[in-house]
Amino acid sequence: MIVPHDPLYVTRPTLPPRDDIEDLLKKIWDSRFLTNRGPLLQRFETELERYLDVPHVSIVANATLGCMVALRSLGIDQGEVITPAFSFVATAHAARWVGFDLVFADIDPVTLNLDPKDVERRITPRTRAIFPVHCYANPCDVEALAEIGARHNIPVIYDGAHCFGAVDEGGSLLRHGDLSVVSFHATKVFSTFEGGAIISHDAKTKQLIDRLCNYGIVDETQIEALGLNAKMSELHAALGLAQLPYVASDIEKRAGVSQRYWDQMSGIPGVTCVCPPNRAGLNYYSFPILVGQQYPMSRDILYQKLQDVGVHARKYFYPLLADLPMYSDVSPGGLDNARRASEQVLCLPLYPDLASTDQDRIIACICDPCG
Ligand code: T4K
Repeated sequence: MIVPHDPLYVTRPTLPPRDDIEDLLKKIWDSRFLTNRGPLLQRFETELERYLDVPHVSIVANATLGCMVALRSLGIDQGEVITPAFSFVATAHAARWVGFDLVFADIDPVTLNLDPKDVERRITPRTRAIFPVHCYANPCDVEALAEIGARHNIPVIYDGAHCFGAVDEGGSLLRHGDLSVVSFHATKVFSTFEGGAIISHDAKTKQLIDRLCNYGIVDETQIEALGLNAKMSELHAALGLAQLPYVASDIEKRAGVSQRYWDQMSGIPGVTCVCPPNRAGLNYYSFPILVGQQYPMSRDILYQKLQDVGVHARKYFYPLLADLPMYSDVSPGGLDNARRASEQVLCLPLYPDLASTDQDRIIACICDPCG
């Protein structure tokens, strides 16, 4: 009898022991503060500021709302935002929901992040923000983007959805830009099931962001801005507090899984591993590969072969944002690197407790796809 394998998904959340959350739940039940910047949320913000070593954290219900609030905090809702054509759809949707016209720019073919030279080419008098993504927590060319932003007096707001725990020489990747947004979704390195945060650099901006997340309310009689509801509940904050002590060891386990992929797959003709695991400071959020022309089959056929053996790799990010029907009004020109990445990328299962026998099964299928 053939025993079918359990399906292997692109990710699988890790959870803190249930006991770790009991005390926190008791606090919620005792206080009956369930949301609206309750005591656990405030404690969670302080612990995140310390953990990430960033000046100000505003916790939000998810990173999509976080991106909307971050863009809205600029105080403008018209004009253009330059963003990569290669990202998860939330990046573009957030800017469009706030009311901006999108300008898609091309990416660097190696890092798959926004190409600063192409950004500069696309700046017009209507450009209001540069909105890059640290794709798979690979750092953008932050210096070039900061320099372009400063020279043209245009803010840089990072979609750092993937970046929890990722650092460069100077500290957290999330410290870059005028603002950065990170996701705590179930599929991320650090999760509150749904959640996220906006990182800001001064108390006044944090206050504005916190108010925008709460309908723009200042106090019982004053509403100063067109806010929305982007608040995180106490239950989600409790999950975050319980999860935080485990994230560093989760990242270490992810590093081991990444290294194993790298050791066994980096020499396969036609396969490019996008995030070599040997650079310090990675969070090993994802293991994307590019399936190039030297590989014996296309990315889509490999994707199907993996599906057939229960391996649910994902094409993050396909389709190209510029090809989506709601963006048919945005110029799709000059996006060759983004288009190629979108046609070649495949993210392999990566999570802290991915068993080595399961990983071997994935690697075997990629090393010998016709076998
Ligand atoms: N910016 C960027 C660059 C992003 O990548 C994202 C989100 C955002 C902004 C917005 O962040 P949030 O607003 O979500 O905070 C998933 C996630 O839903 C999304 O958060 C993430 N990026 C994106 C890359 O992936 P889907 O539609 O592909 O997820 P789904 O449900 O197909 O899940 C993928 C696999 O994960 C499943 O096959 C099984 C596993 N899984 C998933 C969930 C939800 C679990 O094992 N448990 C779970 O609870 O979007």
